[in-house]
Amino acid sequence: MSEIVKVACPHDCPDTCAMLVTVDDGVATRIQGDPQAPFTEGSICTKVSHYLERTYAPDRLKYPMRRSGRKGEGNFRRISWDEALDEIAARLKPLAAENPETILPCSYAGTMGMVQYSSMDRRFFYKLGASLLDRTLCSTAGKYGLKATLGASVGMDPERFEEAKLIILWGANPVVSNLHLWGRVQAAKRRGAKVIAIDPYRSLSAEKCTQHIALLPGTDGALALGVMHVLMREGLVDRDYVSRYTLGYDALEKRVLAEYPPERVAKLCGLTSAEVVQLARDYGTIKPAAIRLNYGMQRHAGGGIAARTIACLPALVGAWRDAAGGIVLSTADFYKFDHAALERPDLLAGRRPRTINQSKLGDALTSAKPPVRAIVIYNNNPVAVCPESDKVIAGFSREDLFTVVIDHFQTDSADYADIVLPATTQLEHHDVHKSYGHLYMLANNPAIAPVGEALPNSEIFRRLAARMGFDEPCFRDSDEDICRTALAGKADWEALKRDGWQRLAVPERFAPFAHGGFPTPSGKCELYSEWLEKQGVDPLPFYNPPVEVADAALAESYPLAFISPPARHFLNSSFANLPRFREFEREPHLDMHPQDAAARGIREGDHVRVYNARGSYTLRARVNGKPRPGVVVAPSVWWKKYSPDGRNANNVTSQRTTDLGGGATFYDCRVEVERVERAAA
Ligand SMILES: Nc1nc2c(c(=O)[nH]1)N[C@H]1C(S)=C(S)[C@@H](COP(=O)(O)OP(=O)(O)OC[C@H]3O[C@@H](n4cnc5c(=O)[nH]c(N)nc54)[C@H](O)[C@@H]3O)O[C@H]1N2
Ligand SMILES: Nc1nc2c(c(=O)[nH]1)N[C@H]1C(S)=C(S)[C@@H](COP(=O)(O)OP(=O)(O)OC[C@H]3O[C@@H](n4cnc5c(=O)[nH]c(N)nc54)[C@H](O)[C@@H]3O)O[C@H]1N2
Ligand SMILES: [Mo]
Repeated sequence: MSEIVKVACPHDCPDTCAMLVTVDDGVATRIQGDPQAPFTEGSICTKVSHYLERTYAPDRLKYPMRRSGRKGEGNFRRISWDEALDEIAARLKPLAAENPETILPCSYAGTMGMVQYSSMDRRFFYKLGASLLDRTLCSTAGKYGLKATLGASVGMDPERFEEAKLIILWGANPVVSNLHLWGRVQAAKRRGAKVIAIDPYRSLSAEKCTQHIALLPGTDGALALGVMHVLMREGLVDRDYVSRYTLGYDALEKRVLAEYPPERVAKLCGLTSAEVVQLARDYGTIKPAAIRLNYGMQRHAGGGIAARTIACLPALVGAWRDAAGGIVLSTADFYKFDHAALERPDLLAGRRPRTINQSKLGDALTSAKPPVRAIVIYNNNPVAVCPESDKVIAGFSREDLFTVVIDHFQTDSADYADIVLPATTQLEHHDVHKSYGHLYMLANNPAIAPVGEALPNSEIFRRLAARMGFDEPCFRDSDEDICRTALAGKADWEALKRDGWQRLAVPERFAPFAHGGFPTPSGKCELYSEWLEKQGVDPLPFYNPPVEVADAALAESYPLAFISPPARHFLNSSFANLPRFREFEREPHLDMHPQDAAARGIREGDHVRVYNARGSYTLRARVNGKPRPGVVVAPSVWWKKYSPDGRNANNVTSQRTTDLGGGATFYDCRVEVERVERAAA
């Protein structure tokens, strides 16, 4: 029997594709983009077009296991689910009785479905009173930056990029990380749009743009202020839009005209004044103008204020007037799903556990008081993806830390587990999705029976809750109950399951702020933010420099800025274990400018060591001039166990966090590079 099942791509990617899976006699045989779905339009990326290989991979975790060797070695023996769950409950109970803050959930976005990402698990840890986890690995700086200026994670409809006449890809590489936006950018370009990439690296997207502005990493806020200066000086500000729909223009103008002339900004950014002036003139005169801001630019110490500053630009030129104008970093807050009902923070019942910042996991596991004594990892591979790995690994190596890992594969993190549990993939469970890069809700129907003894995250926490004696009815909600709860009446779950996707209740040509109506306290675009002022932050945009990249003294020892952005054929560290994708990416490599390579006697193909005071790792040099001089770039995130010396980019990144939102600063990192072995001739 053959049937077609409607599923949603679960990965942490703005595109959140609607897909069709063909199932023959219980076996998934084909996966494709849903040709009816407007954003997906029938195409999916190379990674997910091989999702069946991931689901049926020979090394999929199929049974619960208990560690039999030393932590980190990766030796495990099969046990039953009952043994595994009984042991976990037996370990958690005394900790919970003594001080539940010694227990920590450790999850991120391995799947973004509301059920498997944040429902039964959150309820479980709230009821327990465990330490709270601040999930800051990716987007919190930008999220808070946007909140200050626009009021929430909202922006223009990505579907409208096709009609823009000017497109700015600002710290964004859509060829790699936002494929379905890229198609629209190309369509616009074919119709004569000018497309500008702002990126220290000639990425796969930057090389196909009309113009590439290769600024110094972490200086985007300064560039935006320089653009504002020129707009103001040359009369390119939309005075009507500004007076109706913004707050604080006069104060902003005063500051920007006094402090951010293009000459000064050009120096800060490592550009020419002509580049700054031309960017401003383009932005002030070409309409509609669409900015795709992406998270790459906010992984710096000043990333939050930089995102806030850039988010002021569309209001200044009135770009919001048009559905194809404005800016978009994330569309997530248009959904208004019922997160409180999903996660049930009320189960804390008045307790206020401490919060641990995930970007400082290494410090937390090695020095928090009271210590973390038990950690449950799911949807996350912290040994590979968290900064300053030496500390993270020191933490996970502690014999007195009880570690549970729930995953599809024996990840770098799973090697440190006491108990490993097999999770279902997206083909094996229900879920409901929002997107942060379009405006559709999606349903995920299970296509096949679970592989091996795998269980959904939700079911694992349901069973654990029962063992812990949690008897609130919410611990008995089924996955489909949770889907209905998430939707909060925005869509009918039965209809969504049948159709696969449904657009939010917004117009076809959605221009969210054409007439103001920003979700800020004032209802205006807040050039001046009282919300920031109350937190002791400058209420007006300003240049907040990166910490390491701008540190001249540090540059003496570590002259190169190090960026480790997403590799095309990995999804963070997902897919990086599968041979096909490792072959696509070939090997861990470092893109270098010929000038920086020559100064170190490094040639194409040499093995090099990247190092700083935090650590080091080795990989192969590619001397290709893609990064600007002084910058080196290592597409990531490789698994450590598949890397030449068992380490990866996060052995050198720092646990410092951003100005707003406590976000990770992966790209605010200085290193030196040395040759360790000459390439074979
Ligand atoms: N194929 C693939 N797709 C992915 C991912 C993946 O790993 N692989 N990851 C997903 C996730 S979780 C996320 S958050 C998004 C990530 O999406 P982004 O963070 O936007 O990642 P990229 O698209 O690589 O864009 C990052 C670009 O920012 C540049 N950059 C670095 N520092 C700066 C800076 O200071 N200023 C400016 N202007 N540019 C800078 C980098 O050189 C890089 O080209 O992608 C998602 N999609
Ligand atoms: N150096 C450097 N480090 C980075 C980044 C970078 O650009 N450079 N990017 C950062 C960013 S943007 C992000 S978002 C984070 C991402 O960090 P993570 O969210 O940890 O992403 P992944 O590395 O893909 O690991 C997700 C894990 O979840 C598992 N998983 C998937 N689905 C399920 C499920 O249903 N149940 C369970 N239990 N497990 C599941 C996958 O198999 C995988 O092992 O990494 C950050 N780290
Ligand atoms: Mo991310």
